[in-house]
Amino acid sequence: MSDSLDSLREETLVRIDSSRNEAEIEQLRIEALGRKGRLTLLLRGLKDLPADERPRVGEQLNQLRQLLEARIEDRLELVKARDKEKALREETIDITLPGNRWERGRIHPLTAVIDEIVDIFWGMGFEIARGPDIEDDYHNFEALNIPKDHPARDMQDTFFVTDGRLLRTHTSPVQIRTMENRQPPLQVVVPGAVYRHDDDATHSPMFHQVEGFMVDGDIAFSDLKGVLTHFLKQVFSEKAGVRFRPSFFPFTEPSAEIDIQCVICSGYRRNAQEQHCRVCKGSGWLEIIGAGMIDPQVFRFVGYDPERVSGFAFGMGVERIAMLKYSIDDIRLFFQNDLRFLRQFG
Ligand code: FA5
Repeated sequence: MSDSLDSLREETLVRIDSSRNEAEIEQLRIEALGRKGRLTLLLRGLKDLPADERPRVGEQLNQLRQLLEARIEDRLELVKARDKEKALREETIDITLPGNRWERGRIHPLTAVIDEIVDIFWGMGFEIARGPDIEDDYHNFEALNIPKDHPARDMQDTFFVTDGRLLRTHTSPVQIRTMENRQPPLQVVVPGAVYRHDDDATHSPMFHQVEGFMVDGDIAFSDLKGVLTHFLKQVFSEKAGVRFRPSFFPFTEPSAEIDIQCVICSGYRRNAQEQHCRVCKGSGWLEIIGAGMIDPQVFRFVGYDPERVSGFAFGMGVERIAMLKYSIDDIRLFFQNDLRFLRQFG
C-alpha cells in the first residue's frame, strides 16, 4: 500500500507540474481524485486492511488527497493566468482604427410637412385633435350629409372592414366627433392618415390629410379665405400661384377647391421631354385643398342651431403639398422607404 501511495504521489505531481492547459488538469483530477480515480480506489480499499493499520494508512491517504487537491488548484490558477497574459499580449487594440459610425435617423418628409402645417395653424390659434382611423358609416358619411346611395360616396372609394366599419376616407369625421362633444367657439386642426381605393402618381391608397375647422357665431367665407391664404403663403411662398375654384362637397355650402401652380412643370404643362407633366396632368395646377362653409344640415346632426352658429372647414392633402414643396413627381416615393430617397431630407 505504501509503495502504491508513493508512486501515485510522484507520478501525479510530475504530471500536474507539466500540464499545459485547463483540459489536461481536469483530466488529471478525474484520473486521481474522480469517482473511479486511483486515490479514490485506494480509499475504498481501506476496509480490507487489518484494523490496526487503517488509521495510519487512512491518515496518509487523506494527506495525499489534500496535497493533490492543493497542487491541482495552484496549477490551474497558474495556467489561467498564463492564458490570460498570452491573450492580452496577442489582442492588441489598434486605437487608430476608425470607430463604428452611428447612423442618425431623420424625420420622414411627410412627418416634417405635417409638423410644419400644424405649426402654422397653431400660430393662428388652432388647437389639435385626432380621431380613429377605423370609423363607422355614421361619422364618415351620414353625419356629413352623405346618406346611403348618395352619389358623393363614389367620390371616395372606400375600404370596408366589418360590421359597418370602414377605414376613414377623409379626416372630416373628426369635425363631427369634436362638435358632438363640445360647444363653439371651435378652432381645430386634425392631422391623420386616410384611406381610399386609389393608386397612381398623385393618388395613394393611404395618404394624409390635415382637416381644419372654425365654428363660432359669425364666421364668413372671407375668414376661410384669409386663413387659407395666410397658410399657403407660409407653407409655399408669397409668390406661389394660388387659385380658389368653386366645387361641391355635401358637407359644405358653398364649397371650393384650392389649387397651387404646378412647380414640377412651372405651369408650362409639359416637362423637359415634351410630355404632359404627370403631376398636374398638363393642367398647370395641382389640387391640394377642399373647403367650404359648413352645411347647416351638418350642424343639425351634431345638435347645433344653424341660425346661431356658422363655420368653415377644409381638408388638405399632405402628400400633394410635400410633392410641390420638394418637387417630387410621384407620390409613391413617400411610401417605398428607399433610403436613397429619404436621405435627401435633412
Ligand atoms: C375631402 O376629402 C374633403 N373631406 C375635404 C374637405 C374638408 C372639404 C372639409 C370641405 C370641408 P377631397 O376628396 O378633395 O376632399 O380630398 C382633399 C385633398 O386630399 C385633395 O385636395 C388632395 O390634395 C388630397 N387627396 C385626395 N385623394 C388623394 C389620394 N388618393 N392620394 C393623395 N392625396 C389625395
